[in-house]
Amino acid sequence: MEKSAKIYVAGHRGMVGSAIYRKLQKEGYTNLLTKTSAELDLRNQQAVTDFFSAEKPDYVFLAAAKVGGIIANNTYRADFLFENLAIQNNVIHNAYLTGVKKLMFLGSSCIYPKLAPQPLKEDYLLTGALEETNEPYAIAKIAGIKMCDAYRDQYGCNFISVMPTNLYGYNDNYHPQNSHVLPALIRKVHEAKINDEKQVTVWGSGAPMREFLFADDLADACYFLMQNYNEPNLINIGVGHDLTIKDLALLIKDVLGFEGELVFDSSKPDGTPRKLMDVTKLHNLGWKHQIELKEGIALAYNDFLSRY
Ligand code: GFB
Repeated sequence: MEKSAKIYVAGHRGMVGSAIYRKLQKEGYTNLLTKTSAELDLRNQQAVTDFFSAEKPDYVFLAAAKVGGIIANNTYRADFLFENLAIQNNVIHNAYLTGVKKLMFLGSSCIYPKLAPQPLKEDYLLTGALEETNEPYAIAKIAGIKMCDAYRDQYGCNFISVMPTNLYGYNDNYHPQNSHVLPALIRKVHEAKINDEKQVTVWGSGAPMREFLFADDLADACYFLMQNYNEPNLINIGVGHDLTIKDLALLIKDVLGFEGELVFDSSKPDGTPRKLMDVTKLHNLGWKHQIELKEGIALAYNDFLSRY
């Protein structure tokens, strides 16, 4: 990517898009194109067509999506399916129509079957049933992958798909119900600490295992892959190791300095028992994450404190 290339970062206000935007700025890109959702509703086909025809970006990072944690995915099933399909259909199709040189589509580790062998290799896609709580979101993301593949096959577009593991970082969503586990636990532990409470409630059994990648590391990987990866096949982005939700909660307690106990609420779903990415392909290309979990939690907590 030439430094003067016109690069559209879709979703630049979100955690992932803002990290990609910062990374591109840091690398000296000067022609970055962004629109807030108020300025451009990516679900609106005509609006997206008009935008692409007028702006004709050279490169696109498609980081705009409706996202959330396990309860949000399970509650807003129609919205997660419709909105994500609409956004990606509009952006991918118009990227093709206006001759975008390269597009990166961001998926999620939930595209893999619920009970797939671990770690998750890229070729496990579509080899089994999905996790029920996030099936609509996963179906939308799988459609996005297949769309990139189909536009490559039929029209020769250089559209690639990357699959990040569970993410956290600056600009995360700390909504008590709708957020992902890591920001949710930062908030709960923080509130328990300042209110001098003795307990924090953790959803589910605490036994599921998750892998966490700091969003700035993800942005670094996306930048790296935008320059070095041109294959039709998807590629995982993760750290290559995971921990139980209970251990995550203990680590957050430790970083935030909270001494109370953890209580597990079994009325809440566990979701997938484990989803550890196989990152062999990414490591073989020469990319590895920098920010380890404990350090990342401290960075995220500082961001939380500055914003709430
Ligand atoms: O991060 P999370 O919401 O989503 O939950 P998934 C991960 C695990 O943490 C589940 C438990 O076992 C939750 O029950 N958990 C414990 C909590 N306490 C909490 C809490 O206070 N809040 C939340 N949210 N969870 C999502 C998918 O799955 O992962 C999305 O639904 C997406 O589609 C995303 O793929 C990356 O990791 O289970």
